[in-house]
Amino acid sequence: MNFKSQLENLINLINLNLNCYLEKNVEHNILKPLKYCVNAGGKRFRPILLLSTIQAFNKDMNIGVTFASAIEFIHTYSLIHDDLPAMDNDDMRRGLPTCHIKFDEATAILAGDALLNLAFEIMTQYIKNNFEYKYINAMNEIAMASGSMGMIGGQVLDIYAEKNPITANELLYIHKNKTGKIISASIVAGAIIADAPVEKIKLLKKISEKLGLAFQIKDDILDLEGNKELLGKNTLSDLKNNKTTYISLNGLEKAKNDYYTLSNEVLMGLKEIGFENYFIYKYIKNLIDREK
Ligand code: GRG
Repeated sequence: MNFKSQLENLINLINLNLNCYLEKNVEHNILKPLKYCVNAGGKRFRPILLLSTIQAFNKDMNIGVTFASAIEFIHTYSLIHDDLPAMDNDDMRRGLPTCHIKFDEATAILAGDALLNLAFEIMTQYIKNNFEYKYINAMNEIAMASGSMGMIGGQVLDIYAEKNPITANELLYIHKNKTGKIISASIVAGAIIADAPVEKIKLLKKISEKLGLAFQIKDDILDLEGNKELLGKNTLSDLKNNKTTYISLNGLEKAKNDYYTLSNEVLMGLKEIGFENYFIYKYIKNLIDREK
């Protein structure tokens, strides 16, 4: 099967499961905004990483589908809350009006809360029915990455940075936590679920941290140079908000160079681990030149 069909199959599997969980586990009075946000057309980057890591260890991807769905629910909640007037105050996301614009602010807050909760509902339900200690470890990895020592902690400093100057180290902390940890947790949770050897999990953690930083630098580059229609959101928001970014601190040229260096280190690391002939390697290689 070629790369394009493999990617399509993977995205279909993820979408099918996300929607199944929404239909089965969500109260009807909040279902509409949840379906709207979850199906707005995201890349499914994080669940793809989790599932394709399992595949690269030659295990059946289906054992990780619940955890992959949970990560996408957490990611979607974070975007809904990030777009709120109290945070980034964005009116467009993935080419569509953001949740609080389409519905209202209270609905957007509750939709985000419901998605975060749903992530843990489905993971704990899965563990109840398929008990193995590794699943607790995988859930813990996801919980730590999205909590105050991960994504939320990064977001707290990011909000502070909107009104206050920050150092290069603080910016790195924001990137590592706000964006990087969930990306890293997607790969590490996949490896844990696939019973990967501890040494390989450690190596994957290092590689995925680089991937998370590279992803964020690219996000900054796209905000400056990207196509608004392709991205489905407003560009130049960092400049308008006078925000400290990797580019404002280091310049565009260095940001691009660092991005390519990090991306190559990620690919070399994946080769070292023996993933070169697997889907995940091709997927990440393709992602390097992403335009959205
Ligand atoms: C509100 C607790 C809380 C956290 C918000 C993730 C986040 C933290 C904010 C999003 C802001 C942002 C633009 C971050 C840069 C990297 C990033 C997460 C981009 C969006 O992820 P993609 O590109 O989005 O995977 P799609 O739409 O493809 O799912």
